Amino acid sequence: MLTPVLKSLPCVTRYENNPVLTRHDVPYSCDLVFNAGVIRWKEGYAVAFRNDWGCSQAEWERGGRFKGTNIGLAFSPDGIHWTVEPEPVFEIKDEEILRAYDPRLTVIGDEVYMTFAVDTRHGLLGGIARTEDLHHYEMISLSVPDNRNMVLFPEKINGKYLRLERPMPVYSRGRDRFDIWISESPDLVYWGRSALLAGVEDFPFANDKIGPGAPPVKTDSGWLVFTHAVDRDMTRGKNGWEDQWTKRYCAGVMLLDSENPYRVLGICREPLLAPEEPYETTEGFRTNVIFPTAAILEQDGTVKIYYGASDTVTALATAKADDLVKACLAGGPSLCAH
Ligand code: BMA
Repeated sequence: MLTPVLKSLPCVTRYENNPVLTRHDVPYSCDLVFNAGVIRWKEGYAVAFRNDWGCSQAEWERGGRFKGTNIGLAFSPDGIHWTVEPEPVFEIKDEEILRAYDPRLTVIGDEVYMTFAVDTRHGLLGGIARTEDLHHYEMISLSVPDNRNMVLFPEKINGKYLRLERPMPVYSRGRDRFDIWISESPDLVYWGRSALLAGVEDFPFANDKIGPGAPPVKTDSGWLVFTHAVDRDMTRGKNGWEDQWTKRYCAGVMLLDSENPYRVLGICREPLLAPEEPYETTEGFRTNVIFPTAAILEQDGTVKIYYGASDTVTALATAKADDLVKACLAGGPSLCAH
């Protein structure tokens, strides 16, 4: 058990048969299935998931490493039971680009967009691509380094596209003091009016970094934004497959103004989800990781929250949107508020 002991909010329920997607569901080479974007698609749901392949735990312990990363696709009638397509659907790899990963999906009007992280020989970038059928992708933009965890709002606001992102100011902030920023664009290519939205110091259960998790969810009270929030303890030793893993990733939640998402209405001061179940704490590649990447508001006011667990499997939790709004408003606005 890690100290300080962190607990999930009582209003959040994990799906009883978690995880909902594992390597056993995937019909091609696959070891870790996590950090997945989910949208409503036709009569059901679609998921685009990260697949790290080519190395089992036993191989890792003999010095092996993953051979590659690609993005797979699956469909589901209920958001729980998935049928995975026979081949991965997205991979970028060339002289300069090493891999693309951590996909998030957003529907804006009639278009579907995928945002993702890109590792290159000259830094980490955030990418945006458009797709009509979830199988074929047209690149729209790549950021400058270092940027990751980009998510798009599902509608234009005041005529502009909006995104949340997590630049990595190593030189000026020191260590991993990474925060959540917001930017807008007329066309998804040119981004500007960037502003700090919330700092790691706004999340009392984080001492390291925070970042956007799922594309924001619209409620009557504002935009619910699911985040990751990381605390690090250098005395933590071997956890998971690696010799040392000192971080713990929780999910957090905050609320932004409906009309002006540059305004933070409240940040929940406790973790929405903290690692508690074995598939989150002890069983995976990197233990104690909850990495939310998708959230879907259902007609009955329930939000389905999808998250990568231990960088190994994909899990699902649900909560009532109203309870999440209350938890955010009870926490008050960002300490960095403008
Ligand atoms: C982040 C990213 C995520 C990953 C997380 C926990 O920096 O690499 O893809 O889930 O770390 O390992």
